[in-house]
Amino acid sequence: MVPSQLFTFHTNTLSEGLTTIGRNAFSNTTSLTQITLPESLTSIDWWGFSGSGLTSVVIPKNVTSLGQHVFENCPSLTTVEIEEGVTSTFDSVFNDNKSLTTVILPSSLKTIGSQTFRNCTALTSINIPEGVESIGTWAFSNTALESVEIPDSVTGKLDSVFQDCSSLTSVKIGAGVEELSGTFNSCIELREIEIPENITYIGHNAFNNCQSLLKVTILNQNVTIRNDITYTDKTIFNNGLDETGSSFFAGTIYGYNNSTAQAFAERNSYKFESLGDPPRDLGDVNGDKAVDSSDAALILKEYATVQGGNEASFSEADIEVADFNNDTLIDSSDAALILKAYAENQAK
Ligand SMILES: [Ca+2]
Ligand SMILES: [Ca+2]
Repeated sequence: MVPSQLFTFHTNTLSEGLTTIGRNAFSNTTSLTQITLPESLTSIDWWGFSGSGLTSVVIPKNVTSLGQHVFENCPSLTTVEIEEGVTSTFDSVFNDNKSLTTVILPSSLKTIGSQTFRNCTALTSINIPEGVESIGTWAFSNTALESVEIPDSVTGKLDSVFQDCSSLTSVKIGAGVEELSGTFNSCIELREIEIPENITYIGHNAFNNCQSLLKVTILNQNVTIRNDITYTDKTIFNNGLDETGSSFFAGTIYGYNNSTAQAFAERNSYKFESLGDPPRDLGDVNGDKAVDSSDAALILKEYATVQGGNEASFSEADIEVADFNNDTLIDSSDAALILKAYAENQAK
């Protein structure tokens, strides 16, 4: 182990076999510009290299633990590579690196820790690998990111992750994320956003002070949009403060008919544009998001009605989801197939 508080330093090659670098071991060693970390290394304690003169760093593959602030505030650090095998970026590890422009993350990565790249004000792009499952609070806050793609593997909440990213203009939210709160707070260049169906909750400050935001598309018809902190909706989406000091939103919310997004827009007097009726799944005749025996029953009823010489009651949209086998007929085979699909789903 390299001891803590090693004040003098003469070599930039650490021996193979070394597993741990102690707390503050190389902190504030401004003469240290390069170091090769051995493959045997598994952990670096808090502030290990903070404030050092490193220009680049490779985190070797066996590292399973980095204390907070390990590479914080290294003014010359431009390049960070995390080797394949490492599963977490750990918390606060690279924050306040104002020269950092290149970050290479491995496909083994599962967790991006909170504040990992916070205040890396020169970082304009990042490739978040598919496979990452969680991104911590403020992970990319106050960076220069211009576009970001959240992979589908990321789940849970994106809490203040991109707060103060004043250059961010393009965002793709993956299919696994469930909640936005503070996520894009003060992303002043963000002009439009599509919030996918998997987002079930939009909370306080999600799009606060997004001064350029004019188009918000919300694809989940039942999303909860609620501010739990100040009891007002106004800080969820706004373009900043008007002359009276109140938050205002001049943009338009796009959502499905009778969606919670529509209700939210109406109760706040925001502009709303309808995307029409929400899409229905094949077999979901009654539109309750489940394909089950009630749908099969409706099909049999309709079939009996038509067979009995009475006028059909299904709309074109109903027919589209009721014709399960796509043979243009609405009959007992569709009902039977729906029951079969339901039984198979239940058995899973
Ligand atoms: Ca149904
Ligand atoms: Ca059919």
